[in-house]
Amino acid sequence: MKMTWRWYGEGNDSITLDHIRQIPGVEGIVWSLHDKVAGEIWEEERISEVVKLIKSKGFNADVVESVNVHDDIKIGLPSRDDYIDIYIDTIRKLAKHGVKVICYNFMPIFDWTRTSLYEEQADGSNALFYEKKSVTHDAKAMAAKILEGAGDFTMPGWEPERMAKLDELFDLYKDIDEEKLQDNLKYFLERIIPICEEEDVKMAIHPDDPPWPIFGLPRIIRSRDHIKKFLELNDSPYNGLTLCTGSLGPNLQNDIPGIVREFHDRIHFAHIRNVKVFDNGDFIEVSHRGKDGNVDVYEVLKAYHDNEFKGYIRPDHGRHLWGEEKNCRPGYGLYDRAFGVMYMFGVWDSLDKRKGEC
Ligand code: CS2
Ligand code: MN
Repeated sequence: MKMTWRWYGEGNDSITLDHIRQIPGVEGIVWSLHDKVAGEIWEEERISEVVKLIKSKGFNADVVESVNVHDDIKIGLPSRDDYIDIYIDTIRKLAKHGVKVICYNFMPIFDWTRTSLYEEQADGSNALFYEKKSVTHDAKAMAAKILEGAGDFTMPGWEPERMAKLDELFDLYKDIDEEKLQDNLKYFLERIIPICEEEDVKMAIHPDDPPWPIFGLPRIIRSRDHIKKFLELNDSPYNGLTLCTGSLGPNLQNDIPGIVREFHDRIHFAHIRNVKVFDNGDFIEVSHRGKDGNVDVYEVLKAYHDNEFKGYIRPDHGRHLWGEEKNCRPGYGLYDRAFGVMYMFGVWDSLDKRKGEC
């Protein structure tokens, strides 16, 4: 596996590339042009500038997370073809600059959803929290809360421009059920995957977070069966997964090590995160240590290791420690994610040793 770290770019992240260089074993930076809203053109000069900067610090820039998909594509509006043309243009430009994997999601309207960004924990840290009962009707209030918590940082998938038009967006999605959303995803894949094959760029869809429908919007990448269906929409190995344990984890029915073992050859990017699920279905993000939550991180890593996983991996969210929430973007502080990297290497290196590989 190749360890990576998500970085939001100069001036848009409290963490610098020089900080990241001091975390053992991180080879690559997962990046994006975070000021771009879905459907906007990515200029080649901008791409080249970021890739150069990342490489100048000794990292690879192989993974982009995310190139967001415009809602018109998800809804299947006539304008979708124009937006897919722009998407293809971005794939080609990224390929030219050496990008190997593009992470994206196909969630209607919202990206990951939490009801509290800084839920206090008994040890004084705080973390992203989801209270099930509050995600039922007032989407606007939730969006406002998330944007407020993000302060001056951009929040991928929560662009203020889009959030300002929530009524309109909900209206456009009113006839979109799981099946239609899946058809629209298939249409999108049919157009982009041949280009990905030509350009050698792997697409890696991110699961829905949380793994159930919210505010009546359908969600189609949230269980083993959904993943299987998704992979069958297009058989190319270029149609693959970002397997995020934190997104699948809140549904305790999801056997994540089993999912890794079954689909490992289509997993291009692994997100590792642990969550603790409460009896009422609420959940909180916890440290990467298996014992702290419901995701058996050891078993997940072992499933990758047993299958000689060569893809990219990163710690996903972390808790906010030692007061860093005053400065960092929600879920993306330095300390807990750095612990996550070391926990993963601890497990991985001992698995290597057992196999006599190090
Ligand atoms: C990420 C997602 O922060 C996160 O949970 O894993 O926001 C992810 O970047 C997107 O869903 C991918 O498009
Ligand atoms: Mn993730």
